[in-house]
Amino acid sequence: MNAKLSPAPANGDLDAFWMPFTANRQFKANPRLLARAEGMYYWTAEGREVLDGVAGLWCVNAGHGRREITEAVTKQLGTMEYAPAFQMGHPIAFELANRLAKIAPPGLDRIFFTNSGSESVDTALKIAVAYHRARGAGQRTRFIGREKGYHGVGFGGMSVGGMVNNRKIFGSSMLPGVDHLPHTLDIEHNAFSRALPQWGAHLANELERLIALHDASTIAAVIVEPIAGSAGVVLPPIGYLKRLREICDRHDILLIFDEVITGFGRVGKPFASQAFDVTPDLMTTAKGLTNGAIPMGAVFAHRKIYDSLMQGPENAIELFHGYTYSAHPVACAAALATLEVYTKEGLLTRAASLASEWENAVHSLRGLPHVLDVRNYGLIGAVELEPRAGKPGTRGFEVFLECFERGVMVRQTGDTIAMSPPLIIESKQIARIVETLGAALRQTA
Ligand code: PXG
Repeated sequence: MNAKLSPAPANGDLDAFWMPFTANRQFKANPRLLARAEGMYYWTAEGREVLDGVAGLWCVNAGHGRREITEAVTKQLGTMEYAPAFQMGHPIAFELANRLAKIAPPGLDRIFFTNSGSESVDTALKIAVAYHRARGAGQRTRFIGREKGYHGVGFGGMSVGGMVNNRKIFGSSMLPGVDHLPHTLDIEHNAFSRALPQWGAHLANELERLIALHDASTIAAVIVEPIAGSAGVVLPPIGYLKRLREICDRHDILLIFDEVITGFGRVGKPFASQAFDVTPDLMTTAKGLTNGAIPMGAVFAHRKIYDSLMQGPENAIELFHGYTYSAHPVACAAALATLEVYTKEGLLTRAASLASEWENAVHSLRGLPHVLDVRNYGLIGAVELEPRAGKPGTRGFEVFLECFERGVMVRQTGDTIAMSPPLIIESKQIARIVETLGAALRQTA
């Protein structure tokens, strides 16, 4: 590996920050510090330009340094920096909810605000249980997640998630009564599929088996990512999501789509449910909602769910749930400005027009050393590498480092390299990402 790392700042400077999802000791010995961002690029603390191939962490969909968002945030800070949303309201929160309802999948026009994807997931799980209880089915408390799923790091999201490293330490702290569908990654059948794989719709039938085991009357909801991101980009086989929808309908089980990464244009429609023509009952979002500028999440609930909970005396709080920063005015301002940028520039559908160019570009990596599979959809791409014997993840990490040293930021999960560039990307930048990754693959043993 030829990567030449930037010199470390004095050790003591880096000790206090306990970094999330990071190999702290390794990082602090050879840090990679980002100091500035504009458009498609970051600049490191040393002033080196790095092309952003992952939209930060799948969130900066309109590119960095958007003046419109900065101005809206600055203005809101100057007008009213904070206002509570418990038994009080502020106009911008209603305005944002109305805007979101307009682009939502059919019927999902009741919006609950959170501050992150993890909070969105835990909120959706709680709403699902509350909904069934309000309809006299209080015994429906089980959740069905999926292997390789990532639904954030709250206890609820971790329990329905299916990534072993996120779960194994916390085994006895999981929500009880959760079961998991099998994941849909099958390289033997589907290697190098372009867009959705042909093989595997039948994997949705496993839901019938879990229902036969637990009984439908105990199950509140099924939660899946339409496209799993964190586990290394796992696509739904053609027909799979429709079948999940049919089975849920048959058994009165709610279907939750976690669209934290697929939401806001990543797959060529505002939401993946629209791209795949399958409408869930609840949809969790975050990330692209504010272009990553201010933390915010939103749960989109079907109106039937909201209406079912609007019962009892009118002075009663219908759902005992919320966050101090739910509908934070500055986050609302950032989200409104973000939606404005997305709309004006056609970014919620731009990935569809770039999809075939992107697909050809990432599939050109087929045949390079160690490449076992290439997967793509919308502006998402992944290259899966053969792990080194006894050292899983080390090859992926070295390829990630090599790309970074060559001026392109990609994301590594184990031995999978994932890409999800800002939706403003141009052809020459697509080419640069793929050329750089290709060179890194050739360079890495
Ligand atoms: N659901 C999904 C589908 C996600 O992808 C979350 C929930 C949690 O969101 P918060 O905002 O609580 O982090 C996520 C987060 C990666 C990567 O490299 C993906 C995420 C976070 C960090 C890294 O794939 N997704």
